[in-house]
Amino acid sequence: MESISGQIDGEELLISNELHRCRGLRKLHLEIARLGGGLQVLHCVFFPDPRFDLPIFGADIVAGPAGISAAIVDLSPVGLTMPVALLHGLESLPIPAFQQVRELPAWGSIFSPFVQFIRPANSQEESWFVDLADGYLKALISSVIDATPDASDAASTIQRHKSQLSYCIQQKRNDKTRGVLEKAFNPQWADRYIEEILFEDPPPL
Ligand code: BLA
Repeated sequence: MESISGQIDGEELLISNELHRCRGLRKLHLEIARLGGGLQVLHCVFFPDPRFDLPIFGADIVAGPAGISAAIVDLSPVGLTMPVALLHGLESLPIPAFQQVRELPAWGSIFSPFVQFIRPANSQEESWFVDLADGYLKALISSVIDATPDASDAASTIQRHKSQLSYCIQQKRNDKTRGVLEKAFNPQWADRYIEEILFEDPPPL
């Protein structure tokens, strides 16, 4: 799955994947998809090890020939609350005055109050978005460094595992991602890719 190619209406779809892990994060997934000269997607999700009190980092940028239509970044909580140090880090970040803030779809209830979902109006807003995503990542990195794990059978770990599972279930309701993959490959392939690579259930504790 490191490099995949398919066809959509005679155009080539290319997907590149990178998967990493580190102490505190069970899966860091970076993906780039490119469809002919048209659609380009950057997809990035960092799933925490449920023993750590860390949120899920998610970022997606979707661009068509007319430019970027969707840019979203969030640190989505999977604990009962956002870790306090992280909360302070996020609150200190100025939110740029994006002109076009987009409405979240119904499945977007998984995102935090810090979610930014926009259509950047110009290159200045594009660079504001990149800076904001960088700020969220820096806040996450210091939390990863400071975090200490709870036991695998701790109530907090079990709760975070369950909440990570519901994040994956909700993301799988995004018909737009599924639609692109179904057209480029086929419904069975799309289903397998979504279930096994993008949003597979977190492994049992
Ligand atoms: C929307 N995602 C989209 C769109 C496409 C994709 C084509 C519609 C663009 C638009 O509304 O302007 C396609 N996204 C993909 C594909 C992949 C992908 C093919 O990641 C990769 C395989 N999606 C995520 C993650 C988030 C996310 C991690 O995968 C958020 C952290 C969000 N994508 C997201 C949202 C929308 C979207 C909120 C808008 C959905 C809507 O308006 O209904």
